[in-house]
Amino acid sequence: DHSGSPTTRCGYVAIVGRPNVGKSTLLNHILGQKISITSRKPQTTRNNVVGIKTEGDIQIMFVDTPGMHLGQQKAINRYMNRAANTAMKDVDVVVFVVDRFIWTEEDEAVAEKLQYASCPIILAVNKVDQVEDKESLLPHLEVLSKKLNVAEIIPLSALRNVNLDRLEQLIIDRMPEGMHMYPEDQITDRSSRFMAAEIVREKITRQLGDELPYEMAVEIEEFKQEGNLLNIGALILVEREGQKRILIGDKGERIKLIGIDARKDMEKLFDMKIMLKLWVKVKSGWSDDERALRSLGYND
Ligand code: GDP
Ligand code: K
Ligand code: MG
Repeated sequence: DHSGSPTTRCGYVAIVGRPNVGKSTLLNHILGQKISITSRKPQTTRNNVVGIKTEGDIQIMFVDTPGMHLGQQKAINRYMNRAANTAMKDVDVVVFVVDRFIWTEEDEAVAEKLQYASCPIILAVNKVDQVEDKESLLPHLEVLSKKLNVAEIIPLSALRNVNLDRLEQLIIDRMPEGMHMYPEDQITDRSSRFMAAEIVREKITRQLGDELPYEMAVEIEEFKQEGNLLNIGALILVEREGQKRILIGDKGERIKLIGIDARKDMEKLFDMKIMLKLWVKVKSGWSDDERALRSLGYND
């Protein structure tokens, strides 16, 4: 380098795997900030969400993906698989997340897709905090390393921050030279409106046991700052009348709790006082309607 200026590095990392292995939790813990919603239910993440981490000369864009899943064939499910597929291309590193010893046909499907990846793959064996006998992991890692063509295998716990620094180093080692694409304080490529809608969706997903399937979407109708107050109005779309009743709850108790939880997270994220209003509306068929999906922001 003739100019003598420091060389910066910049690259993309896709976080892939089947639903519920802990991809979004991993992203949030690497960033040290919650930008991708999580829950114990599959299909919590519906869009690719980019989390940006800049440290000194190195900027890394982590793409969190909806879990690759088999089976359901509604438009919304096809959309999610497409998003995950797209993310695997044109990245510098893929982090393939699996859950301890568990290997399902959905993991197998992800592994098959990854055969065609042109970048190095790091296999992250997550949730090792749940493995009592750590020794028992070694033969398992050995089996995985023979079965899969991966550059590295690393056991970790996203939730408990075990081995995350090691994972980060493995990623950093593989980041190409390049100019940074985002200002150093930017943490996501997603808009504030998107983040607000996601927070509401997370609280609903968490509040509602298994009563409400994946048939709910959130649309931000109002997003307006007045002095120190941010007014947010969110419309929750469900497929059926019964789902609306469940969501609102007895005397509106449930929707109230959802609103309280969501507002707390929003105040943390936006660092402002929030006035949050929620409405619920029945709109049948949206989850299998390509046009409705696009209008809800599920674009490619
Ligand atoms: P995703 O669908 O792959 O994005 O998975 P999530 O990040 O939403 O996590 C699914 C569930 O696994 C949530 O209940 C998380 O709290 C949990 N989870 C994620 N990482 C870990 C981990 O390292 N240890 C344990 N015990 N649970 C985890
Ligand atoms: K999940
Ligand atoms: Mg997720």
